[in-house]
Amino acid sequence: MTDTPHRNQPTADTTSGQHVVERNARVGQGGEVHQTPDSSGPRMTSMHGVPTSDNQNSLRAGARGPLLMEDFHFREKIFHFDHERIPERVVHARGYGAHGYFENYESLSDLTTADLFQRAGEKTETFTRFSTVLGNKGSPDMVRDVRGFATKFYTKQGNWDLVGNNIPVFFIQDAIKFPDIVHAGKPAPDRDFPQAQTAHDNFWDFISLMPESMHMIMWTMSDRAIPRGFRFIEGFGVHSFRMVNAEGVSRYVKFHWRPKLGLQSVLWDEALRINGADPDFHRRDLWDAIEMGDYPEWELGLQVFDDDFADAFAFDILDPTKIIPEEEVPLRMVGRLVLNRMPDNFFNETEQVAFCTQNIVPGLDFTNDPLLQGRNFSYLDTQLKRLGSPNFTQIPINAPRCPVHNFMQDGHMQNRGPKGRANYEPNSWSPGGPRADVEEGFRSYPEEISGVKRKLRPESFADHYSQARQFYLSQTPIEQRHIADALIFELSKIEVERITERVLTHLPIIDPNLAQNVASGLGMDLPDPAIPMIDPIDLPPSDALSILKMQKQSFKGRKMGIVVTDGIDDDVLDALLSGVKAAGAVAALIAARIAGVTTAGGAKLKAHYAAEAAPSALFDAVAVLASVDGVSTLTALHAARSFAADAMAHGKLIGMTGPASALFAAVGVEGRDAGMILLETVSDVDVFVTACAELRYWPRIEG
Ligand code: HDE
Repeated sequence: MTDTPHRNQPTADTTSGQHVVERNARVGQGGEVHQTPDSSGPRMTSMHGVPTSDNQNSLRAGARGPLLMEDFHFREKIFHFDHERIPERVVHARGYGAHGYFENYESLSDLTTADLFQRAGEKTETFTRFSTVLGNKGSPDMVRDVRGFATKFYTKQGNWDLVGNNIPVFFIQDAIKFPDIVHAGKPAPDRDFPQAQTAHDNFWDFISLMPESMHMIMWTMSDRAIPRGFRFIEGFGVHSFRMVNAEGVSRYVKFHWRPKLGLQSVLWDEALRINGADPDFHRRDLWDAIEMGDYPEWELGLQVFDDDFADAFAFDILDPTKIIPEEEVPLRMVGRLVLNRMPDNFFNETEQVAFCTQNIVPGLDFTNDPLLQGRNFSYLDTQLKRLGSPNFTQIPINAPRCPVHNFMQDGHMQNRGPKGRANYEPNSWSPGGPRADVEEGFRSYPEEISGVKRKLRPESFADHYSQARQFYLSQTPIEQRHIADALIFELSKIEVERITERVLTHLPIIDPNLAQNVASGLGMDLPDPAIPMIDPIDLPPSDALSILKMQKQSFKGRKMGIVVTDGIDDDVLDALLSGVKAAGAVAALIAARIAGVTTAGGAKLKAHYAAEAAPSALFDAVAVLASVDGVSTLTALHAARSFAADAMAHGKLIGMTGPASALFAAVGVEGRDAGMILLETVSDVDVFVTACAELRYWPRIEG
């Protein structure tokens, strides 16, 4: 360990020549403390490299006199601080990123010339940023919202940005409406609330007037919008893209990221508690996993189809409010994304990373999806606003890992102007600088286009309800209830009743039971349904749309909260800790006080959390290890009683010692249901840890 400068160490006062010894009593009184002379870090300098003599006191005339303008060190330090903030992203402001790599399972040369997909086993460096959409940069993680899933691939042919979400469809069909949906979802302009949520009049007013959003609304009201962590979400490119092979044959492709840990979401009531107890829950989860070497992985799945399929498909493949069910076009798993390194500096990397949908590489191409086409303008424009210079591509996190040569020059923060005399093309200088490459350069797929120039929406985009119905009917009854509950919650926040009524007019077209349940939950009558432009068709349910049907039976990557008291059995605790570890999960100890407890065998255990700081909602499963003498410290503690009550209410798998039943009795729980497992022997522990793979004991809460 190096000797870091400490405020309490003796220091020399360089301005007065007096020797000032500071101990606790003086800290914070006069600020006359200085860096220790024996600091072993590098020498501090100004931004221009001039060594700094004193970073604690400004230059002044006399010990109690005014500061001097001449103090360039002071002025530079404050000036730089004043300029630390850049505009946050207008959407997706709150995000968290990690470095990693993408590895091919096989060559995709049959589909595309894109260099990164040519060789099995080849790895391409990546940076991925996850985000929420609506909230400001400091908003909590566990809000009901779409999650962004954006990956930059640093390929040998330049950067490819796959800028997706954890939901495969979008609210609107044309990019021109994006400012409206975002304005409607963000805080209202007069009062500047509510923050980071859609439960308010403006959002539902807009939605109720925008039937094309109904499919997306089913997704955002489902548990997809409150994921357990970034490690447990899918990612979708949303639009149909193109892959073009060496023969010039183009096929359509939709991109899917599938998490190796499986899908998992929290309950709404847990989300509310998590946001209070740990607003950084998703960040911390990703940070902890990567720092401990448990690298999250996703598989890249492609849905590949051709014009014949597109022509025969019931919906327009250019419509971003539609999916292509996996039952119709199965996923071809072509590689894996591994996130294995956190940024060294959040601002430099996660904040300054600039994703642009128009960043594609030869062998890939866009389609005429009107949302994608609009995005291709927006992302470049927004990066200039955020990062302040057209040279943002030179920031290391954005810089391609392959050579960059062109005649672009100058602009703020330029580091890379062309060398020599030639800065235009054509020129006759030799060397005349970079030249376009007809063979390997990016060429757009030569699609034939014709038509009348008009502002319009194609009729093939007019069915707004069929896939909303398909999504709803593909869910398990538990998930269907959660969609209804979410709608009841959100609509109950609306102040103007005609907006609520207008939302309700859409629901019967999706599903009459859903509509009735929501209306009953609000205590309202169902109004006459809206009249759709096109009557919905019944589509077969798709299992891939349900989280619970897609969930993996595994406790790997999860977290168990273990409440402990003095006097607990060492063997049971040890078995539980090693059982959790063997399952690939982590355990956290929670005690009445952070100092921890002493076991029956005399071992001193420090707690990771004091009970007040650790509601059971933070954990995937819980255990209460209380001794006969120790349990009263828990029953007397409100936080411990809430822990037990919430663990019951949220359907947690619960492991418990016999005496721990007093804690549950204190919250009205007598006896044990099948999700509560007695931990008396080491083999009981095995049964419990195995049961935790279920992730929740649903019969307790869903009947
Ligand atoms: Fe974005 N979106 N978006 N979006 N989007 C931005 O770019 C935009 C859309 C998505 O982690 C902005 O750098 C328009 C769909 C992600 O840095 C901005 C439209 C999907 C991120 C922008 C859409 C996304 C953004 C704001 C409608 C899923 C965060 C800051 C046509 C496929 C990337 C920025 C990151 C960010 C525009 C719709 C995903 C303003 C105009 C659909 C994951 O350019």
